[in-house]
Amino acid sequence: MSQSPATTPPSPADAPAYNPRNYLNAEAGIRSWLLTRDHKRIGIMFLALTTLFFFVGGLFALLVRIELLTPGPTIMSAMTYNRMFTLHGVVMIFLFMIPAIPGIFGNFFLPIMLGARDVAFPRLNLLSLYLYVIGAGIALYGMIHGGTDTGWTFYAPYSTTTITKVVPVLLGAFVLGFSSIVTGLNFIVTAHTLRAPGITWMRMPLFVWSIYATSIIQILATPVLGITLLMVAVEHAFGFGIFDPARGGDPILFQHMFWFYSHPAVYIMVLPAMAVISEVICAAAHKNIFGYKAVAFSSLGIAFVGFFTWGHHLFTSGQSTLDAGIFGVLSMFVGIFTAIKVFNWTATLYKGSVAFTAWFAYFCGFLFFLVFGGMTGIALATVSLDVHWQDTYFVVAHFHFIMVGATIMAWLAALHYWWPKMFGRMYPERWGLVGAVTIVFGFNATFIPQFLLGNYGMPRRYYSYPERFWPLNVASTLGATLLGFGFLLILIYFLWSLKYGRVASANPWGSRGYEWGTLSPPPPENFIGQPVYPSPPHDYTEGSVQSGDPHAAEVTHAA
Ligand code: HEM
Ligand SMILES: [Cu+2]
Repeated sequence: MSQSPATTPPSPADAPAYNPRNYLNAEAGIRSWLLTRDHKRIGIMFLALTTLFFFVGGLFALLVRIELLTPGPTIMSAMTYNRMFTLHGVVMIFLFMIPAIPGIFGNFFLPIMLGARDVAFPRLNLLSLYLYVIGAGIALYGMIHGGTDTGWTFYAPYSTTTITKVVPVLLGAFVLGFSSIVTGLNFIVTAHTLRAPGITWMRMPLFVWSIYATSIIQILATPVLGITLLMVAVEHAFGFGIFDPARGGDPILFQHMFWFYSHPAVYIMVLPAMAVISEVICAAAHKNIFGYKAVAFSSLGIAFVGFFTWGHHLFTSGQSTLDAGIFGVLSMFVGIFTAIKVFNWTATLYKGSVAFTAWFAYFCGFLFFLVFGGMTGIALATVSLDVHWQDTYFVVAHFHFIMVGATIMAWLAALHYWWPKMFGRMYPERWGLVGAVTIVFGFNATFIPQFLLGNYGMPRRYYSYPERFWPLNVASTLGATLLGFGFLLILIYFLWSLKYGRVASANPWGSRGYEWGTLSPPPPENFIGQPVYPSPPHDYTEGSVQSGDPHAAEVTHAA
């Protein structure tokens, strides 16, 4: 028990309800949004834009799956199919997965969790949103005017000679990279300089630790991608011989440069998911995290080791046996750091009083998919196995388990958990559970067949296949359809709740995360008065309370 204040902390029931003067209505008009420097409004705009692109990418995915419904041609030509899966990958990775959690929840909650009024560079923050819009616009131009057929990996030399519109797509991704770098820079400086008194490094919410680790990767790896994409564009436009052997270039150089970014990039996608989960798990169990330091430092460990594993994408590209062995072993280290987190999250649940909310259901989905996807990653990093699975549907299933399975579950957990704080409204809990079950079921039905298909030898990126692969492809397409319905359902009830949802109290889940101390939705300046932090985040011992709203502050001062 901590030194308990004279009064008891506010219970969810007596916490103040809907905050009438909040960041959403403090200023009105489209101009006030377009020129805002409020990190919360920027987060909301990222929410709207990334969700839009999520559905665009999802539409491409459904078209790909419908084409694969029958062994021969179904609804499109081979060339259209190549464009479809490329656009699906490009949109999902560059316009959704990479910006989503940092852009939405990092922007919205990182400053609030640190007791800061905004990020360190609010104008740069707005710039990162505009860079995102410009990058998306350029890529979209390429997609509408013919699209491209290289796959999201833009492998040379094909990408330097294809007749499709690869250059605008490359330039779009190049600009998007700057958006990512600027966001990362802002978060790092914010964590270093704007922590409120009382929030030491070892009291920083775990969400911030993991976003911090992500930001390091964003800053160090993204420039390499930028250079690589620019080199492909220059080679395509002006015929320089950088990667194309016919012009004296080296295609393996491209693979090294591409994966030097793109393997760490998978951690740009999964570390923010881990950030969310570390918050959600404490609130679900009503317990503080088991092993705070281990969870915090394993994020940095993943960020660090992630820079030394890219060679596992080149096992079959003529790599020497020694190199392959070294990259294989280094890849396993990522598994160790991930396992540290998984064990600590699970231990946090032990003896917790768990309420089975929709966001807890997504946590369960996350844990299953991360462990399953991670184990198949370890298997792929074993050279002898990878030689069999490389470029098959097994790889497709592996990375979807991590990216869709783990990261999208965490994104959905975050949306449900923080929705009341962001909008001051509750979503309908029962529909939330229906949505979660649909998603988890649909996901398994889509991707488990793909593991089997890959293992039986079905290659990725082909639009037709032998008849013996038919049944499993039908199963996968049915699963994807179910998944599509699940996402539509979630979209509908969230939009519904904005107008008709029950008004949320400041802290409907009784969470002790720092961000729950302020009002719902938060005022433009985040807090009324200077917030005080007498205890670590998620301290569920009697009487510990963080302030930020007048009600809680009263309690703290009474101590
Ligand atoms: C934790 C998040 C992870 C994400 C987001 C992720 C994502 C991906 C992606 C996108 C690909 C396919 C790239 C492509 O060719 O298009 C891939 C392949 C691969 N992943 Fe992962 N992965 C993760 C974890 C792991 C882990 C933990 C390992 C090993 C310890 C691993 C090992 C591999 C290997 C060896 C391949 C290449 C397989 C091949 O092309 O033959 N991955 N991963
Ligand atoms: Cu990798």
